[in-house]
Amino acid sequence: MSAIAKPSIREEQHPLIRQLADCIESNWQRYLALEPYALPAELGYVEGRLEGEKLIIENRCYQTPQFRKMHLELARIGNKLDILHCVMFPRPEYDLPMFGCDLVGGRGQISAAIADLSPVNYLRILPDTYRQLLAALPIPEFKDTRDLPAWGDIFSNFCIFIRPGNPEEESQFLSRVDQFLQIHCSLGANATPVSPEKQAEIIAGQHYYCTKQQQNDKTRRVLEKAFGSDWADNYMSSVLFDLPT
Ligand code: BLA
Repeated sequence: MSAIAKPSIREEQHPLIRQLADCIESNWQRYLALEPYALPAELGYVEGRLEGEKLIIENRCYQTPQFRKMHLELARIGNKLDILHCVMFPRPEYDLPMFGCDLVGGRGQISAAIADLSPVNYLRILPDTYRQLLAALPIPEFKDTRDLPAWGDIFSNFCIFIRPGNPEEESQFLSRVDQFLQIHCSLGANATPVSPEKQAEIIAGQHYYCTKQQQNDKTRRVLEKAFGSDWADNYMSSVLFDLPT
């Protein structure tokens, strides 16, 4: 039996979102021993309203020995806006970067596709093994690369942030994220714990990452409009980017 439940709102979403959701889950299942992760009560599946359109949020969340929380969220606003959000939070005992990915689209077009393995050490550089494996990947070429916002200093040199222009670019993005996940899940599954001093550094780095992600006004605005600002604050700080303890 698969650990991952079906069906899902992805069947109605943009094909790149559906393919990426499937890709994420198949890498998780292939490399990692998944256990359920309980999100705060009532936040697994949520419905609200934004400008008369129904907003549906579907969350799936797991944990493993090396990852405290692996969160895949799919959201849909009427047939206006489709969103995929995914973050893998390593346990601070392991020197692993944060995998993060966001796809935002509407009316048949993805406007933002972003994926990264983001470093969390003081120098904000990826561990050597990651840098070597990532540097050896084929270099994708996208016509429309987008500029990161001011809070985006958390991302690595390998971050991609694009507006895919055609199906070939969509599939290049998909295979790049697949490569990130293969590297990350296989290295993650074999990671061994670090010293307590190093753990303190990693906790601080994960804090910094979450604090910056919480500054994304574009995410906040969508959630605020549908559910109000208290709900949006709580959701961003307890579900999307909760701080490690
Ligand atoms: C951008 N995120 C956006 C945008 C929207 C959302 C509407 C603007 C799209 C555009 O400019 O074309 C909305 N994203 C959401 C909502 C959720 C979501 C509502 O995930 C959840 C319910 N965001 C992440 C993660 C990353 C991320 C994990 O959640 C990266 C690893 C990045 N999203 C990200 C960035 C932008 C963005 C960098 C562009 C922000 C900007 O240009 O100001």
